[in-house]
Order: sequence, then C-alpha cells, then structure tokens
Amino acid sequence: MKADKSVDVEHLVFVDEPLETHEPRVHAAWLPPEAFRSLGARRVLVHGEGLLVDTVLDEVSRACARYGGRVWHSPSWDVDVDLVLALRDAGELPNPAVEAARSAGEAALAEIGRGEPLGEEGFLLAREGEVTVVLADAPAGLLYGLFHVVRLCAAAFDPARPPERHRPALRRRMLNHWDNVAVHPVMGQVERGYAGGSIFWRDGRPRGDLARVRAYGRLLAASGVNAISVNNVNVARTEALLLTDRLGDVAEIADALRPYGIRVHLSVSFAAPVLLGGLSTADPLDEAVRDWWAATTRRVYDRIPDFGGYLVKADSEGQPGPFTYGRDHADGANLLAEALAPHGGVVHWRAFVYNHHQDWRDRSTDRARAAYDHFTPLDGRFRANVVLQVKYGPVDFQTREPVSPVLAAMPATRLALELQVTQEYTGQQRHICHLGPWWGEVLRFAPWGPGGRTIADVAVGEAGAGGGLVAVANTGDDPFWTGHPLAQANLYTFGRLAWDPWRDPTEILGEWMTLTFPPSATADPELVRRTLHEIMDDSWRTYERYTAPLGVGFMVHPGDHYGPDVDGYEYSRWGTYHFADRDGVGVDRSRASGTGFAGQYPPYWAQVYESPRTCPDEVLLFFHHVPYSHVLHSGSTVIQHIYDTHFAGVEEVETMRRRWQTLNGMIDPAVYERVSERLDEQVRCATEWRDQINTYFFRKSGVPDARGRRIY
Ligand code: GCW
Repeated sequence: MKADKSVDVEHLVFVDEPLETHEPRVHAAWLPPEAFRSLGARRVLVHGEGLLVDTVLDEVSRACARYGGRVWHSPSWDVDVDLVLALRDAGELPNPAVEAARSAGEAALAEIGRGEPLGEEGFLLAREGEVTVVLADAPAGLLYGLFHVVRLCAAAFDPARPPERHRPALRRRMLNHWDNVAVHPVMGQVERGYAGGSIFWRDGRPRGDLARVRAYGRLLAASGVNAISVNNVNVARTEALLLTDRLGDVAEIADALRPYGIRVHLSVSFAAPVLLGGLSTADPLDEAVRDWWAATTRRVYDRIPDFGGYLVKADSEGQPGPFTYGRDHADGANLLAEALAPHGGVVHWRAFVYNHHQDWRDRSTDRARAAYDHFTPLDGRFRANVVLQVKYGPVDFQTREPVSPVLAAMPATRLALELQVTQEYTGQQRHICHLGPWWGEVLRFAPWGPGGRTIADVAVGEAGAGGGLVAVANTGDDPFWTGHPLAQANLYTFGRLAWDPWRDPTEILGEWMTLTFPPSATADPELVRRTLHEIMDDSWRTYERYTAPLGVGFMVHPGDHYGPDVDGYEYSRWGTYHFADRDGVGVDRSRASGTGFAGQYPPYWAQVYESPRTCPDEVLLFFHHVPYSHVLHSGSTVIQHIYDTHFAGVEEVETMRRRWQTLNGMIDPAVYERVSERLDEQVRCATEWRDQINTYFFRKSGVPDARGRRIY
C-alpha cells in the first residue's frame, strides 16, 4: 500500500471513534476492525443467555454491521448460517441445519474430549457441512471461542478443518498493575510504567474513562487474561482506602471488566487494620484483627460479588508485614486467606522478600538466597486459597537470571510464576525487546533435571490446582497502550502463554502480527511479516548482548533502572553486586566457596551450577567469580565475549532500524513514526551500553580487544 492510501490504513487499524470525545484516538492493538472481516462477512447465529453471551452478540453485531454479515440470537425461525456459537445447554432451535451442526459438535467433543468437561472457559470448534460450530459449557467459553474464530480468520470456515477442543491450562491468568491512585513523588502515577499514566487512576482519583477500561478488558480477554489487580503492590495511604472508603471506585472498574470475563483483585496493605480500622495492631494472630479482615472482606463481596482476592507484598522494600509482630509469612497469608475463603477468593502472597538494607561490605548475605530461605520452611502451612507468587528469577526481573529455585522447593504450596511484562530492566518500552522467548525458556526449564517436570508444570499444578501465571502489566493511557507499539506483542504473548504455557512464543508472535497488521490491509503482507520477525524474534537476545554480560545482572542506572551504570549499585544497600576487579568479575554463589545459593536447586542443577566448568555460559557470572581469561563453552574468553557481544548487539540494533525503514508507507504511519523514534533512542542507548561496558572492562582488565576495535 502506498503512502497516499495511508489514511485508509489508519481507518483499519484504529478504533473508529475516540472512546471519549476529549480523549485521543486509541490504537486497536490486536483487535483492529479489519481482523473481524472474515467473521463479519458471515451469517452468524448465537444461542444462549448470559452477560458474556451478550458480549459475544455485541462483538458479532459490530463486525457484521461493518462487513455486511448478519447475526441472530436464538431465533425461533429457520435461518441459513455459516457460524453457530452456542451454549451446550441452551434449548433446541427450530432449525435443522443448526441442530445438525450442534450434534456434529457434540459427537466431535465425545470423540476428542476424552470425557473431560469443557469447563468454565473451554470451547470446541468443529465443521459440519457448510457450518462452523463453536460449543461451550459456559458463556466465558463462548467468548474465548469467538476470539479464536477471529484469530483463525478464513481458516475457521475451511471445510477440511478438523474439530478442535481448547481449554486454558491455567485457571488464573493474571496481570498486576503497579498503578498508584495518587501520584507518587518518586514513582509517579504508575510505578515502573512506560506507557503514560494509568488506565484506571489519575491524580488521586479514578481516571473516569470507563469506556477505555472496557476496551482494555476486551483486549485482555482476546489474549486470554482473566484477572487483574488494579493498584500497586506498594500500597500507600490513598491506595489503602480502595479496600474500604474507595471501594466504589474498584466496583466501577469491576463492572466495566465483567462483560469480558475479567475479575478484579486488589493489592492491600498488611497494616490495613491499623491504617483503616483504627486497631492498635495488625498481628495476624490477634482476634480483633481477624474479625476486622473478615468483616471488611464481607463488605467487599457485598459490593463486588465476583471479586478475585487480595495481592500482598509484605515485609519487602518497606511494606508492612507479619515480621513486625514476630509472625511468619504463613501466619500473614493465612489471615487474609481465612477472610477470603467463605467467598471463594484467593490471596496472592509475594515471595519477593529480602533485606534491602544490606551492607555491601558484608559478603555473607546473598539477596538471591532470600526467597528460598524465607519461604521453603513454610511449605505445607499455607491455606488452600493462598497462592505464593514467585518472581521467575531469584533477584529481580533481570534480562537473564537462573530460574528461581523456590519454584522447585515447595511441593505442598500453590505456586504462581510472576513475570514482568513492563520492561523495567529490558528497555522500558523504548527498546524493542520481545520477551516471549525468555519466558518460554523459563517455562520449559526442568528444575529436577532434563526430561523432568517443568516450571510450566509447576504453575499448572496437579489437576490444574497450581497458582497460574501472573505478570506485571506494561499498559497505560498511552494511545498505543504500551508506549512502544511493538511492546503490545509482549502483553499478547503473556496472555497466550498463560492460556497454554507450552506453546512456542515465536508462533504466538506470528499470531499477534497477523491480527495487528492484518494482511488484507497491507500491500505486501509477506514483507511486513518477514521484517517484523527479523526485527522482533531475537530482540531479547540482542538486548542481552549489549547490556550486562553473562547473567551478572543490574549494571543499570540506580533509581530509574534505564541505561548503563556499571557500578551504580556496587556500593549500595540493595544487594546487587558484580564484584568486578582487575582480575575478574562475577558473584561466587557456589556451595564450596561462595554464598551457597547453587545448593538451593535440586541435585541435578545444584551440581551443574556449582562448577564454572559445567555452569551454562549465559548465567556464569551469576554463579561464579571468574578471571577475564576464563574460557567459555563457546570457546571465547570472558573478556573477549564481553567485547564481541557488545559490538554485535549495537550492530543488530542498527540493522533493526534499517529494516524498520523498509516498512515506511507499508503500515499505519502513526505506528511507523512512533517505532522509528524509539529505534533512534534504542540505537543511542545501546551504543552507550556498549561503550560504557567495554570501556569499563578494558580499564579494569587491561586486556585489549583481540580485533582491535575502538574502546575508549
Ligand atoms: O523490581 C523492583 C522494582 C520496584 C517494585 C519491586 C517489586 C513494586 O524496582 O519498583 O516495587 O520490584 O516487585 O515489588
């Protein structure tokens, strides 16, 4: 498509009208009207009742109004249809073709369903004659089935398509918003947010744009997410009030998200009984405290009957917690779980607990050990409705870390894996960094050794009773939702992996591309797709190449965590050190001579990580302090690896930018411009990383680059 046609393209990829007249136009992300063309040109019959069935009807009606199709809701007369979306227990219709399709669907289900129910969210898709049929046991399943039809486009109507049955592997697929209600003096409206303000809050009050909240719910549902916490885990005074005085604001959000099957959760302060209830203590074993939580929680459910539960960061980075009262985290979590249990709610209790007032001189304390040391002795003591939420790595959402050993050490606890979609340490949505491959590696990691159960299995749990997947959201009130338009792919990929953690993230990326850049709206769809893959597929590894080397982590600018500052945290209280000196770099976490962290893994990995000879290159400096001359498995020395990867990383970013330029005039100009701007910044910042890291290690080691490239 040429530039003069670009206006048409814009029509196809933006929602038609601003959601509110005073708001800027909002990008449609992976649900542009064009993605509904195939569905919208068909004759569609929806059969069943319920709030989410109404949502399905609404979606189909809008698509058909745009593309010339037709829609009927449980008609009492005979109609010719191409697609049937029906609840299985909705009564018979006086329509032989539709009933034949439904029976064919039932037969297919009996055959491929292994006798298992579809469940609250599952669905079946099958073909019978000229008709595609989607069956579900519950309205949410029908909605997910509809979005599946959208993703399939014309393929959903392929006569040869065999029947398929889909059920989410994980019951809870959750996003955590670190959004503040009142603007925080340091962290702003959204802590670690890189996409403008909050979708929910502005300057101490609700943002008031519930249409945008609903549009957000729609996007999330189409990715598979079904739960969301709406305020920061660091709970300040104003945010604490969401539990009581400001509960109405939460209820409004819940109302806007409910039609898309998304439940609302709340981050609460462990000190709430004192802060809000006027009690003198928040001791989890105190009767009055327990009564306060029970009564308060009852009021929450009176107002929001499908409320999801509480999320708690306790005794961490200044947040209150049970340690104040000499109690442990099982006492703390169980207190809230007990209050939530009668209503079917859950408490997500975070395992991110460590000493953030460490003395850098003290080599015996290791932040990486903290979560395991605090929590594994408590295994088996948590109530059934407690989910222990564990960050994927032992330190903090780094570009590369080993997988947290806690995930393999608490068999009697429901564990959720916590990912970070917001790119705090991975380029802050100014850099292209597609995180799918990284999450895929984490999910496929087999902590008990190759061939054994994986992290995905842990999150799924026995008989689906695991804690699921949770991620910190990367969205805000930015017109592109995520600041960087290509960062939308991270959000989409998270949702899809939470639905099926065994899927190939690159395949998911392709799915996102087809939806977001519909081939029918592009002159050269093949070029667009190929170029996007070339730019995005390996972008996380590119980011890794030009930032902190070999899993050593941090080296970011303190406070904002953007850009290089090699020694920024080296003499700080945060426990994140690299120990570079003139001879070598890295943290000795072996059992033999270091902090012993390597011993927190089950035997296979404890042994592999214990020795620099067997430790995988990419996490070598996480586990070992080695000389610059140490030879990696790759055959390169550590110092030469640092130089090579940093030069290569910047070249790759420059190539990304050149490739992006070939899409000029091919895609929506607003997207093109925004990404172009950010690529300029990515090139600048990557260059800064390269030069600072290379110069730093050259000065420390005195070892020149074997290839004689410029180091300062
Ligand atoms: O990575 C750190 C962030 C903090 C965050 C904390 C956490 C919400 O720098 O901003 O606080 O993690 O996960 O609680």
